[in-house]
Amino acid sequence: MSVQPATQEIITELEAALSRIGVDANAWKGNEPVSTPVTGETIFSTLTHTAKDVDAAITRAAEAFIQWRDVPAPVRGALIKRWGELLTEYKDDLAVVVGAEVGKITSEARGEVQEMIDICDLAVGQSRQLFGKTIPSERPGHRLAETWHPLGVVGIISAFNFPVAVYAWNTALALVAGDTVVWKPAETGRLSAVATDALLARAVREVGAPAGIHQLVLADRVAGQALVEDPRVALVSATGSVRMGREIAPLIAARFGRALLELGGNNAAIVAPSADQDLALRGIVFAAAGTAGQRCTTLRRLIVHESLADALVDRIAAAYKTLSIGDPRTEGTLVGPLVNKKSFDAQQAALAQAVAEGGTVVYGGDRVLADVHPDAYYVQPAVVRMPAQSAVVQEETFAPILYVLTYKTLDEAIALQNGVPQGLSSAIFTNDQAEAEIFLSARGSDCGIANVNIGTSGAEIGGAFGGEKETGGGRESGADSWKAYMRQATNTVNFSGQLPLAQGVKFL
Ligand code: UN1
Repeated sequence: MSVQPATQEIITELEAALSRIGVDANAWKGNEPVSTPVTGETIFSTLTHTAKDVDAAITRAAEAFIQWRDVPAPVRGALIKRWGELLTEYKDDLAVVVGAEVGKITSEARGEVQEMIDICDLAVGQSRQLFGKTIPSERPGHRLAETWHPLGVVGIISAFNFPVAVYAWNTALALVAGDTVVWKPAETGRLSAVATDALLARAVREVGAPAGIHQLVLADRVAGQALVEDPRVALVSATGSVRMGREIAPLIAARFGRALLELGGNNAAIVAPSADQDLALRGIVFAAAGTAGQRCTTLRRLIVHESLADALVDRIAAAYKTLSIGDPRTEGTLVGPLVNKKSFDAQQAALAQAVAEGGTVVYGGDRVLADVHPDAYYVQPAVVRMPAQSAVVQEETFAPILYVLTYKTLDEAIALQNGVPQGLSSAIFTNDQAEAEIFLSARGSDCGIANVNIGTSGAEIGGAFGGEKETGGGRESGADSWKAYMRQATNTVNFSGQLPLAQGVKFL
């Protein structure tokens, strides 16, 4: 089969990167094509796991858990330390795989691997800090304390747009916590998963950890269902659409499993009159057009004070005109392709709906480079002025469309910001301290992430990541997210030689 020269180049780079990483590519070959969003052509074909394979993977992970839970947490940390070293060594190679498979620009693909390295650092430190509190007992000669234990098998369902970083957030903490993991990556993301898993396998071998602690299954939704329904999977950590969350959450709840959901965002930034307009502009453009609008933290709604709106929109449109769109591997490219035609169709449908609802496309939205890459979908980031109320602004469309709304008072701006079903990330650009504090207070942003004078995307791993409402309520990555991967036990130890009962109860 003949492919475009660009596709052939990608295949060559990909094969070289996979081989340096140590992936036995033949072992993963099969009939399921993997295409690159860069040209839309096939670059590899992987095997597919069946429901039976998924079941066997859960069995292996459950067996490995019996050994792994007894390994001291700091020793478990040594595994993650080694994984982080390998990720550092093969950062550029893994970034090539991610870039080829999901179409990220090189600096963002490397940034994604850096995010994995960062979470490994955090998890290694965490391995010595799985703290439990000691609590004053009301009874003399008693000690009351909490201890934290691993949960068991954690099922990780990851999305295409951060095919490896979000897996690493979960895995680094889960393994340090003493859990074992079964990973089902998105259909787009399978090769990145194979490469990531190979580096973890090498770390496991080198430190002598049980081989079964990490399992990778290249399964479709039907075969992957076992991860959601199998009672041996203590926690399901899933990243994806609200629709996916709605399907799996009741199934997990029905068996009283735990769910950690990171679903859609519909993130907004407020731009107040006192804001540094240059800084706001840069923050807005990165958050709205970066990653071609395909982050769950992408800025989708701009809520601008009415006195600034015309000037700011003009500046955004002017900045958008300068963004170079194209092959994400090319130095200087800032906007790569949409992941596939379905994304492009959704982008076109959203723009048409916006116009039907009274919106005006100020700039962008058109497909470009269709003559060069007829099977790839590159679009200009769009900026669209919208009337206050419209249905399309309530929805997350995974493409670079920035809806602009205006406000008169801060209360009105906050009401607009919170007035969507999702609650992931939010920001305010202001130099008025009281305004910033109000935005961060209980009557301000209702999101899991609320920023001042930076955009909505690009969070560091040290903070907890996740959001409220339809975003699903989960928290991953930093702060005390590690607790989601462990179970808490309360221990009362009586060293008094008496048996006083709590609450003053007398018995016998
Ligand atoms: C995602 O889009 O699912 O805050 C994760 C950010 C990145 C992670 C995004 N650190 O934009």
